[in-house]
Amino acid sequence: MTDTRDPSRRGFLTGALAIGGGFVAARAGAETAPDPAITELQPWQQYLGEGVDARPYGFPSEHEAHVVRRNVPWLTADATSSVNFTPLHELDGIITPNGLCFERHHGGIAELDPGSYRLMINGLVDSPLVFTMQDLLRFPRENRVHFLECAANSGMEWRGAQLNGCQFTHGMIHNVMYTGVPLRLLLEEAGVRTSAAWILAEGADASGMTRSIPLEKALDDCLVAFKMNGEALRPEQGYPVRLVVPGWEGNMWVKWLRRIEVGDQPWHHREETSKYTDLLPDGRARRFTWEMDAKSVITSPSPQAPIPHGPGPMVLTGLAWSGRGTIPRVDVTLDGGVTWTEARMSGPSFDKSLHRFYHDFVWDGRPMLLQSRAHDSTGYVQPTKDALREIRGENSIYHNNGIQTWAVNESGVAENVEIS
Ligand SMILES: Nc1nc2c(c(=O)[nH]1)N[C@H]1C(S)=C(S)[C@@H](COP(=O)(O)O)O[C@H]1N2
Ligand SMILES: [Mo]
Repeated sequence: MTDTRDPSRRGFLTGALAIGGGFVAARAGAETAPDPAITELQPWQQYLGEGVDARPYGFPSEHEAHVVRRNVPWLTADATSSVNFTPLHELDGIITPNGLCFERHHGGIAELDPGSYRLMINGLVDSPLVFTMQDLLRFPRENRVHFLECAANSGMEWRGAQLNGCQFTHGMIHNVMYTGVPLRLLLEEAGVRTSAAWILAEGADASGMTRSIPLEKALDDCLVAFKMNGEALRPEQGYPVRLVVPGWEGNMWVKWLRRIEVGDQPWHHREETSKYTDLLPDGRARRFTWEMDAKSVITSPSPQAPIPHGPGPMVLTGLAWSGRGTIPRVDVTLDGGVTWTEARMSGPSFDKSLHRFYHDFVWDGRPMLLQSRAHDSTGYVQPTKDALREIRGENSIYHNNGIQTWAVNESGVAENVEIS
């Protein structure tokens, strides 16, 4: 990696990095010791590999065994009512692989048999109906990519920097292509009465989780989904059927969906009163804060993804999202907000979906304070944590969409800090 070229040429190549200058790679044929990775016959060249069907359902390389969901054991008393986190620092693009989608269960994973799966629609409808799995497959279906973020994502960070890694600070999110039937079609089949204004979605798991959802949202863009990223939902994600409530807090995306009751007012159940409300400084609690505000995080470098090389060309990357639309723009700063640069967006821009951004730059080897700031398609700009606390006080847990800071030192090691 030693660079012996004259400074003017180096400057030129650095400037040309974005179009693929050879600056970061070793020069072939350099007068150094032979590289056994090139000169020696490798094991995988000497023996035939496993044949087709050795892995009827494929899995990642053994060298990727560290890329897994992880939990924080002290957060909850036991694993059945708990959460683990998506390894955001290891992923790229915008889609979360099915086996890495974070899990949040209130009563463990329900193992439903699709043969005895039933979805009931009752309440203020002309004809109460029960759908089997086969029935659902006879309705027109749609494909859409959406993020699901738990409202408690980053909740531990409300009062200051806490957990050292974006997997733990921001990993209660996943982004999946769902295939499902618009809930509107099923409600129309049952015939919603004119007095109806709300639905209650109920899960079939041991927690029997329920949430009230305004009828307007149910008729707008909710999906009764049975596929994720092309294949059946995973048991952890609600197999065989879950509700998709685009842009709204993850708690409303009822898994193992068994019943939709139509009513004229909300039910005021546990998950919308004692949980998923935001205690304000004056002692009152905000309720029904469903939409997820625009947010972003730098996934690399980050505490679990330090810079593995010294100064020179490097790639900074991260994710941004909004429950109100798309993300046309993300800004990044390397100096804690003194100067901001517009990041480069890459990949599809779907409504209420993760967006991927990059900042390609030459690191001078000095310490950095990295931050990203999302702008969404409504014009809303992601706030600092101080700005959030000014309005919401110190008691909140849910809906923390404040700007995250990573401090990177001269060795490329990153740490969770708070500066604004
Ligand atoms: N039936 C049921 N649905 C549920 C839950 C649950 O425990 N039971 N947890 C909710 C919460 S709080 C969240 S954040 C999301 C998590 O979805 P995931 O496990 O696919 O990440 O599911 C929601 N739906
Ligand atoms: Mo959640």
